[in-house]
Amino acid sequence: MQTRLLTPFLAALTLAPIACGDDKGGSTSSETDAAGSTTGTSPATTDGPTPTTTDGPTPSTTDEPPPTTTVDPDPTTTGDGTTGEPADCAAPADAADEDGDGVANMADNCRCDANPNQLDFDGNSVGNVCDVPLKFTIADGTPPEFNKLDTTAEAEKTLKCNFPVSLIVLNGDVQVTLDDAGTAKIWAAKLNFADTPELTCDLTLVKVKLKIQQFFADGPDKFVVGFPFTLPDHDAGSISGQTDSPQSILVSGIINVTESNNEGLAPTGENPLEMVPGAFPTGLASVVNKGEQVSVVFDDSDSIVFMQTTMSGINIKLTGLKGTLRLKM
Ligand SMILES: [Ca+2]
Ligand SMILES: [Ca+2]
Ligand SMILES: [Ca+2]
Repeated sequence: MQTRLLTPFLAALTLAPIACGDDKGGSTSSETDAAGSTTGTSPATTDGPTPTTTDGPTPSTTDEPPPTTTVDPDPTTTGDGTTGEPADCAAPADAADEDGDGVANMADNCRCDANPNQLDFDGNSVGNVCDVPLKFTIADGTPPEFNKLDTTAEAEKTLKCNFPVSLIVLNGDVQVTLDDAGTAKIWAAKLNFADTPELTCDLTLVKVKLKIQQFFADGPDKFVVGFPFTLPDHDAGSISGQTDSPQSILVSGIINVTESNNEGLAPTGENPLEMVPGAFPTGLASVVNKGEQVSVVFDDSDSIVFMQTTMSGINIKLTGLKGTLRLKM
């Protein structure tokens, strides 16, 4: 649902056809400059998806200067020009209710999608469901106290040994959307982790050296976490909640395993992971400062990120995931 709407939103960002100028007080203003006459029903500008001032410059001046209109009236520009309306939304700012959500077009901050609560997290006068998703990027060189997820690598054949492993998130694109009913969603297309240092473990008969390289977490589709938020928190600009069920991911990369004391037992070298199924555990997600920052805190010692048996017959697991993924715009 949210993902389905993403593309239209992006398209709308470029086209910027209509602004949901709304602003509640403007009850009269939009009506007046709409060339008055038949206020209700059947917008005179049938095909004109451009209710903007086609050529008639400021028809508003004809009668009288609109009383209280602060800045809003012109739908063409809402602040930064991001209307948020889907590109195919041509509903004029009239008294009709295009999306049937009980809010007239002229006051609806998202005219073509039902959003009866009119929630607007970032306060840009565009309803959440019409907002362009908030985009976050993890840049190279991000301080490691964030974007570092600690796990345990288990290598097991006849004996088991554990390696502490820190997965540093190098980069990845993450997006956040909020709906009109109290649910936020965070989704990512791919996360790229830094290589790990070489880990060494003695299993009595063999010495295992393990290094995780070129490690990616991907999703069967995009991996999405959703979490509920309360309306008071929403209006205060900071929301948080427990993410929903563990998120399926696909892990790819290379686990470089060397068994130094028994080369006959197994070949050494690279053991590629080819899209191994895995999962991220649930976490505590927060979007604060009206969307300027997002974080996801993982703390689940029982989680299994992925399991794989290498060519040499060693079972490798990444278990437990702790740490904070903090992202900024
Ligand atoms: Ca409406
Ligand atoms: Ca609406
Ligand atoms: Ca908004």
